[in-house]
Amino acid sequence: MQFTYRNPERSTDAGCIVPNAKSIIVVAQAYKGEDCKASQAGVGKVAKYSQQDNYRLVRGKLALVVEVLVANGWNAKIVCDDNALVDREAAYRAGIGWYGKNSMLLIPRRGSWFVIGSVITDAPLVAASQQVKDGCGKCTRCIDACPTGAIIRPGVVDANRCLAWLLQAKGSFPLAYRDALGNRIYGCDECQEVCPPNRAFAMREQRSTSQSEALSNALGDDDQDTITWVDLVEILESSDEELLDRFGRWYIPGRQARYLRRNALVALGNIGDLTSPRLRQAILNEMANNDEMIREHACWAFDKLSRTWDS
Ligand code: B12
Ligand code: SF4
Ligand code: SF4
Repeated sequence: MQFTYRNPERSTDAGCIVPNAKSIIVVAQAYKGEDCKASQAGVGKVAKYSQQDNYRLVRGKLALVVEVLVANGWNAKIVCDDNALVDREAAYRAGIGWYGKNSMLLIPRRGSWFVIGSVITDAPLVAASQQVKDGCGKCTRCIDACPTGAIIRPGVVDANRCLAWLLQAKGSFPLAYRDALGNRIYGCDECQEVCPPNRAFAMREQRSTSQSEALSNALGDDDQDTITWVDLVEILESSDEELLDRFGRWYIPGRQARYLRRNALVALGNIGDLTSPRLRQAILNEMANNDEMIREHACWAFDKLSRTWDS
């Protein structure tokens, strides 16, 4: 894969980002997200981290840290999900959490529902944190639950099998993993949803409005466009411009709306209902699309749904 492997020397050396770097300040931005209405026909599931633009939120907060450092004469730069730094390792060394067997970083008593951002600075700050010990123990629930068997060893994800990657990858969606996609349209949360620390935290949260929620409300975190789930047929009915306008903040290969259509067709093949004239027409339209890749995915979806209809 590319990402941090495109230039490992740079991604593992903070001095490449800020000359003479001395400290990294790491922030975990918690997100909540909502469970999708899975039972409703034609609904596409959106991973919780992407229901809001959480990277924008964390960058906004880190900008305040940079402001203070720069005002005091230090050099400081933000890195967040941009391949310039292996974010989880920075967070692990900062003592934020432990590496779960699903390769996510988990915070004790909170779990893994957070994204990571950092400020790299030449200010020589005192390290306050100790590294967190493993909290997985004998549990293997994420490994057992992964729909594609992508967690090949504890802590090691074969990204080429990971649905989160396949939904973002160019080209045809591999046939071998189409059924496993279910109704997902962006991201995959399965290895986090089954995770006991995440579940325990969610139960505690239900009982009380946490301090962090009160803080994020005060910082205006909820004050932005939210995409909790999508209408899959509507994706097929929308123009490229409308799709990029609505979903443009997601990572879409080459900024080509055809990939949203491709993903929607696989999801519809899994959960659609051909007795709906609207859905049937939308898939038939895509079977006549000029784009060969879209035609193939539409034929796959129609064929799969017809077989379920017949039986
Ligand atoms: C490439 C990438 C992906 C790829 C590959 C994921 C992977 N596991 O490598 C794909 C597209 C599949 C992906 C998916 C997701 N990602 Co992603 N992704 C990245 C990205 C851009 C680079 C990751 C990377 O460098 N990988 C290469 C290896 C070297 O680094 P690493 O993944 O951190 O791996 C460490 C562990 O494997 C550990 N390790 C190694 N050996 C062992 C052995 C054991 C036993 C253990 C326990 C650990 C361990 O050490 C490695 C080095 O520190 C980062 C952002 C960034 N710039 O860091 C986000 C990031 C990792 N992703 C993130 C998220 C939220 C996700 C998803 C949950 C999104 C979703 N819901 O769909 C899924 C989760 C999938 C999963 N189980 O990992 C967050 C993770 C936050 C967290 N709490 O951990 C990050 C940090 C983005 C951010 N800034 O917040 N992602
Ligand atoms: S994100 Fe989904 S496909 Fe990827 S490792 Fe986790 S459960 Fe498996
Ligand atoms: S499901 Fe279990 S093994 Fe996997 S990360 Fe969570 S606690 Fe660790």
